[in-house]
Amino acid sequence: MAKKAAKSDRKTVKGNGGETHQTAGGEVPTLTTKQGVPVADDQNTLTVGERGPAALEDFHFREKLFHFDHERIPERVVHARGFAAHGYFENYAPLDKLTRAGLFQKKGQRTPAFVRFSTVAGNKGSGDLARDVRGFAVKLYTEEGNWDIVGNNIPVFFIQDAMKFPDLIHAAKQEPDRGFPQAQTAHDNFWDFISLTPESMHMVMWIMSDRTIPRSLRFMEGFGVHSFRMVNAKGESTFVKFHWKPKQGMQSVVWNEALKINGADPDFHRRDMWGAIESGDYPEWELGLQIFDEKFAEKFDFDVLDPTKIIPEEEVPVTPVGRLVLNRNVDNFFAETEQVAFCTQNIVPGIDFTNDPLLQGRNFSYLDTQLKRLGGPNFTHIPINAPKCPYHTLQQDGHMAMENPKGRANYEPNSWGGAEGGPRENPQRGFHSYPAEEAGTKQRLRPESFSDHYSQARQFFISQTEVEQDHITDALVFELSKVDTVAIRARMVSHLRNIDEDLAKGVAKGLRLSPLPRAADAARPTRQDLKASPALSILLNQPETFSGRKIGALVSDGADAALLTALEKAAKKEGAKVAYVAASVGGVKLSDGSWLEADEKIDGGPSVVFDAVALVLSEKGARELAAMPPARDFVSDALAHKKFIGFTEEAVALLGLSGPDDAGAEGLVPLDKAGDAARFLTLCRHLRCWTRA
Ligand code: HDD
Repeated sequence: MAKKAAKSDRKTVKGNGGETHQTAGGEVPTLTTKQGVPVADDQNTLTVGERGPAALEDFHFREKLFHFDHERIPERVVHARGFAAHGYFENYAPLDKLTRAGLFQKKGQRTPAFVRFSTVAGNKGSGDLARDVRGFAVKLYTEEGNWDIVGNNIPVFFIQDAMKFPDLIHAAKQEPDRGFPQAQTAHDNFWDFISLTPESMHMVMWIMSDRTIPRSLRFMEGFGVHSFRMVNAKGESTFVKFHWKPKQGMQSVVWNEALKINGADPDFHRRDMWGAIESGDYPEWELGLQIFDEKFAEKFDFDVLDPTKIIPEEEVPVTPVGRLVLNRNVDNFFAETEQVAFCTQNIVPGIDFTNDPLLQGRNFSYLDTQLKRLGGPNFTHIPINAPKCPYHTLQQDGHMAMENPKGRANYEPNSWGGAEGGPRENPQRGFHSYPAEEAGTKQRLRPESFSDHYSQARQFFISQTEVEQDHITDALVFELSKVDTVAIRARMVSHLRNIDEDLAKGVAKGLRLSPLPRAADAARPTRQDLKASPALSILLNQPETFSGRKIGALVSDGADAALLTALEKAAKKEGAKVAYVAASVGGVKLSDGSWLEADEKIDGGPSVVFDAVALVLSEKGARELAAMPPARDFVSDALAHKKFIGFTEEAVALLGLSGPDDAGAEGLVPLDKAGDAARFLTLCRHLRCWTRA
């Protein structure tokens, strides 16, 4: 016998067009169908009799299911997994000598911005900590239209010509026959393609470095990658490269940590960004320009149109011109983050393209992909994509046209005047392409100036600290160990020999590959004279602050209340946060009898999700936790990942060290009294204790 569902006890108390009514929780809007018809019962389908068939006339049921059945749109073919936020760009000083772009004309001028970060290879539901390039796409809603800087957190790219993009992405994503592995490059197809594509070697150094496992989206740089042009009111052009420098400083995790974070919290990056913005700790980046002219381009060792090359900051410094602040989370993930459509072709007067062949190809691909993904040419009507300045276009009609254009003319020229005749072109305000002179034979070839594939790869490698170089070696060994075909492993090592002999030997040793394969044939020999560029290292450019970071404090019953208060105070002063981890999420009873609620139960809050840890335990608490595997992992991982660890004397049992002179004890800070908390926080500014044995 079917049970009768309880009828709603809601009663409509306020007219207001029948829109609101009173419930136990207060006044709420009345649920309606998409047509606006108030719904009386959202629990039960309309049936004939108590146990009879469903009636086809149940329009509410049919509309609900119809909508549900069509809720998904195709995910992005790359960069499917993303996270975005609103903010603004603020200009530091007029840049009128450089560009006529409206957003750069006045000091302090603010332009609304929307920024989407992403991983490249993984599907929408993949883990945040995949070893992968991060997308860094910025939409600036300027007063002269939308300008999209669709960049990455790495300043170079795998390939030089957009013709190879589908091949690159096919090779990187899941293999077509088996549908896995996803969100990782550690498989045969990727390294097969890469090892047959020497131009990717510079990018390989970047993706195998810690850049591809950022601690948070807030702690990474962004780059426009290509050379662009800025054009001033006189029509004069200058080349620029765009850089986003995080005010929070750069920081990455170690690979073993990344693997574990993906299990503990696959949403680690998005949770971090969401939380920082919600708590008012707004992430901020400085926009920097590398500004150079034709003369520099001609004498530079590499082609400025080649997207596999950087211009070292030591040669052309990065000039900060403004700041990007993210201060508002989205209202709705689908409407904004999913539907936002970035297009490299979206530029504004005062900005222009160069002949970088990758950029030229991208200008076709982005507009094209939105048609498929968002379903029609009117995706610009979706609020997140619509310009915030007035716009008047003769492009009307099509699927899902959301606007109601007025006037008689949707063509031009026409003989109707005023509003009837519609908008007209404006040679003064309008966009002009920079009139670069171009001539040549129609042909398919790679310019000779694009042919040095190893010199900058080497420069990147020698610019890293020893710790970072070891991470690159380890990453290559990890990835190539997942490649079944030995010949592919060997082919990669043969490229590494053109980059750095020790790196090649280290990787070969890690793979037990013997004998060392001979060096790959190179179109041009690797230059040994390029100087290290310290700007390329994360560890050489660390922030001297623990601000924006998080301490995981493992606590037990009887934990020292005064010490915890001091820890929290010191963290707050530093701009950091403390999260409490305990055997039960219900919390612990502190030494002064007060109750402390935990943020995480020990298995849900492993130390990998924190930047430093504190063990504030009573003797009994330490003994009990020592019997719990997740508590032991909490400590052993923090030690292995070189985190700073503050600990009360009672916690020594859990640390498993012989004493303070133990080689593994470096970076361990005894927390004997409340005053030690401040010293611990000061030490945490170094982020990791890389010298610990
Ligand atoms: Fe791309 C998305 C960045 C080369 C074709 N790309 C996409 C996104 C970012 C980048 C950040 C996600 C935008 C968002 O959040 O919605 N892509 C880059 C960078 C590149 C690059 C920095 C090299 C410098 N891309 C590139 C090439 C092509 C594409 C050479 C094709 C010829 N990219 C696409 C795309 C995507 C995309 C297929 C997928 C979803 C989308 O555009 O909107 O059109």
